[in-house]
Amino acid sequence: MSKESTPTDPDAAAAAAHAEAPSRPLRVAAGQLGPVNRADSRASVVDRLIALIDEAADQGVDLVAFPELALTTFFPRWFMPWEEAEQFYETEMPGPETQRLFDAAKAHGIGFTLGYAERTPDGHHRNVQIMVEREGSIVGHYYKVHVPGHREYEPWREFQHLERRYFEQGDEFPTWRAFDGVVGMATCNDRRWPETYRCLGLGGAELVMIGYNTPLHYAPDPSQDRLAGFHNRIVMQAGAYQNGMFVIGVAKGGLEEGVDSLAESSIFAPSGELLAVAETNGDELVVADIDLAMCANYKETLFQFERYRRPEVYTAITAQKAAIPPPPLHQTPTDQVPTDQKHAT
Ligand code: CDT
Repeated sequence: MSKESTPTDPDAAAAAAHAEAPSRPLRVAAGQLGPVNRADSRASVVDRLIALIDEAADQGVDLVAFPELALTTFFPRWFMPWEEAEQFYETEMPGPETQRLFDAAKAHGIGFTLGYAERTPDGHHRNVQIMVEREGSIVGHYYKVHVPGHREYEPWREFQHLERRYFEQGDEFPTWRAFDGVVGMATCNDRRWPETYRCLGLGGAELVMIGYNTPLHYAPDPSQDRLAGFHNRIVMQAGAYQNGMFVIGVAKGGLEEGVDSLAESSIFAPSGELLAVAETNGDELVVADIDLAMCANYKETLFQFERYRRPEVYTAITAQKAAIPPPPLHQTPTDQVPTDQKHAT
């Protein structure tokens, strides 16, 4: 009997299992936003979100992903006293201004994810995303794990990136059963880290929504500026493929308060293929038809975690934070020249 036809062959069993799995189609969308200026009211932003929900309804969309910090301008670009910064945080969700968004989405039977700044009654400040099911219930909250930037005012920068001043960090990558599958979220800088996707993949995620605000200028190393779109695409593409999941990346892009930010909201398949990408830097609905059952093509074959992963070999990933290179090679005569006699590098 050939290997392929052995009934106990795991590859054959996996192939049979996902060939029989019923399809789980969803029409999903990235609800990209253009700039939100400092003076823009919450009401005006909610109007724009509802306009995208209405357009999604016209197109038969089931789920719309909205960006990180969607309700306000990206305020970490400014150093402010706390009394001034507090205006950018939501204290209730839904609150008086956002209830209309929940009502509109529920009326159309559309689910959504939404990023915003949250202040809790006990004084925590976090960069959060929520996921809302089609019938209006909040499925879960995700708190940004990788909070980038700096804490103190840095005068050498053209604009600040003070997320580490304004937000505490989250400490888990939860997944939930919703939208007929297993779903998760991540926020902006999280998308650059492979651990994000792997933790979500280990939670069984089949669909991950990622909101972002990505300035095109990266002050610590401007040579990366021209690569912003390339980096955005490769990280999400690789995360989708290596974990057999769909990924929706959604931007607040365009020129906001003098800072130009990446748009290019995109939807990726478990194959790593790009299914749809934004054409503008403004408010735009980017739509794709997906089938969550397709995740099994990758999760049960090439990336069958249970069969192929080697967690006992990956201990460095959780045991250490910084890289620990091997010790330096033996010193050469040149290395022994006093430092002040060496050529400058
Ligand atoms: N919002 C956010 O996380 N933006 C970062 C900018 C680079 S770090 C200063 C990002 O990873 O896109």
